[in-house]
Amino acid sequence: MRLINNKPSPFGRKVMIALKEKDIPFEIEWDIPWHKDTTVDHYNPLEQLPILVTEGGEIVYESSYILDWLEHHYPDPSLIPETPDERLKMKLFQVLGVGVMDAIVRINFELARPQECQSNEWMQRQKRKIAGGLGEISRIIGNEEFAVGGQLTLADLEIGSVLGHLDFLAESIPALTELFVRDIQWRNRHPNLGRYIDNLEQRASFKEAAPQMVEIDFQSVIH
Ligand SMILES: N[C@@H](CCC(=O)N[C@@H](CS)C(=O)NCC(=O)O)C(=O)O
Repeated sequence: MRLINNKPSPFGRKVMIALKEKDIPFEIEWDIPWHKDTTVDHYNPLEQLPILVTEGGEIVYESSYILDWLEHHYPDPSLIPETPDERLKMKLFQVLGVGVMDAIVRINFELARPQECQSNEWMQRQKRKIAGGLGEISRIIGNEEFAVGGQLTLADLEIGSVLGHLDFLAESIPALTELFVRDIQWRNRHPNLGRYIDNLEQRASFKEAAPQMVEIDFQSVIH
């Protein structure tokens, strides 16, 4: 299998974590989807990473769908909780994780625009979504070690990659430290989420899939 991925990507990270948890061998091909030499359009009509090229040559894209595909073809160990109620709860965590991640991505793109074109109202709106989504995740998760059913599930991969990405952005991009540490203060507001992610980050799969910084030339796509 070949995973085409972007080094800092939280979307790619959750797929890498699933591959490692399931002990599926794979090669990785790094790509930057905004650069001219990207290969994304060759594989994915939506021109986004991550993309999984399977042993059989099937091309699978969209991180949540890749996780479902892996679960279907490699069910052991399962990353799906046992009961229907738990599965529904897992979906809710996925909805919240994807929603928070969408808002983070919108902020990143807004910051990449020339300063005079940036909208403070838009940024505030996205920050409210991030703070609101994290508050809800914190409320539902409480002091549990795993989001659902006392075992690692796709919910943990989803939320874990979002929280890990917030830490990563704050550590690697000084401009975002202010935004994600001072303004949102999720670790101060939700110490339970801090404990939760610190614990997940100890897993070998999370460590081996740690995000890495790359130089991205957003100017080629944003004017
Ligand atoms: N919903 C997609 C989002 C993936 C995504 O935004 N990937 C970024 C790289 S981290 C990308 O390829 N962006 C290029 C674009 O959006 O055109 C997923 O979960 O796979």
